[in-house]
Amino acid sequence: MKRFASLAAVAAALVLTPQAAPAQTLKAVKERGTLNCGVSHGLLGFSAADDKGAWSGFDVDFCRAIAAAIFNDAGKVKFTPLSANDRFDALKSGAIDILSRNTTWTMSRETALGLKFAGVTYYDGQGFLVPASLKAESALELGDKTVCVQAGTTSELNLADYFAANRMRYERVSFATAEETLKAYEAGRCAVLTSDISQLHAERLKLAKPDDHVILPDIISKEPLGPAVRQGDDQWFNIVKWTHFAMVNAEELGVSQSTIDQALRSEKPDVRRLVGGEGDFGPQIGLEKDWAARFLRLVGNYDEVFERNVGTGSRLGIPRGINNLWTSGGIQYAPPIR
Ligand SMILES: N[C@@H](CCC(=O)N[C@@H](CS)C(=O)NCC(=O)O)C(=O)O
Repeated sequence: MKRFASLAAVAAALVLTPQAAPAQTLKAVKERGTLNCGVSHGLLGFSAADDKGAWSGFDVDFCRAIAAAIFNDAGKVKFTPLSANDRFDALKSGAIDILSRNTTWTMSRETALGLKFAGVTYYDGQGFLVPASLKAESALELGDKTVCVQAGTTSELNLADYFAANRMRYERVSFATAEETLKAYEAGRCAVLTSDISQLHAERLKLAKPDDHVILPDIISKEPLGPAVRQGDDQWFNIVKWTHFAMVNAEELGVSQSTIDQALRSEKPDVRRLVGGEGDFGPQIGLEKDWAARFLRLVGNYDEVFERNVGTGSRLGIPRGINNLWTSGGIQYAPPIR
């Protein structure tokens, strides 16, 4: 009986004691001295390298922010370009610490692949790019057309769903990279190019005559894009998740690259918690107290990163739309740091 009771106590302890997942990623990143960040091969505004190999973009800045939080240096990132097909294996194998590559959060990418999405940095949807000469006003006019799409993407699956649901026929031509997909479209191998709408904006600019092509108004899917990490390391997951939330909260509180010095002197409790003047929020995720102040100074808040890379003042010229803060009619909403 006694033996049974002690066994029961052990069993109860096993159930009640939270099993902390090993915090190996931050340790590895610190020892290596660089963050390994998986990006695209080249998608203007999101992740693209210039002639000198310098990377820029919305997804690039997100990795820079994590590096800034860890090292107080936004340059300590190694970018690895990945195709849509290769991106998840690169993350699973440990070749990268974070995937920041216009990637849609879906159930199977978490449950079947063992990954975790840390948040939605960009709410997108799938659309269609067509030559203006087609004079199409709606995607419902695309029946019997040939459609170019990138392999290994949600775009392929949504395309099939949309045409089936609307009882339309189409011919699909898939390619491994964005470059090949665009080339095929430009060469007339397909009448339509489909992908996430943000990406259509980027690809359109690469065409010889961008004004000869239009993005149709239809949005055929939900594409919540965000950074993904491996399952099994809660500390790392929290670092990535709260970096995004801190960038959004900073915008809401008016803390930006240009106001960070004032913010560090602020007496407002929520600003003090954000920049590290109050509480131990950084140490709770294995970082310093000023973890968020570091990237707000070196990279910027959500609005600054959005506007610099994809916003109306950038080459892409995308309005904030649903990516506005909840206080401005959008759905970007971050839980509080407290
Ligand atoms: N968000 C979708 C699509 C992602 C995707 O790979 N889109 C292409 C469309 S342009 C792309 O980014 N290609 C860039 C590349 O091949 O480097 C997904 O997660 O499956």
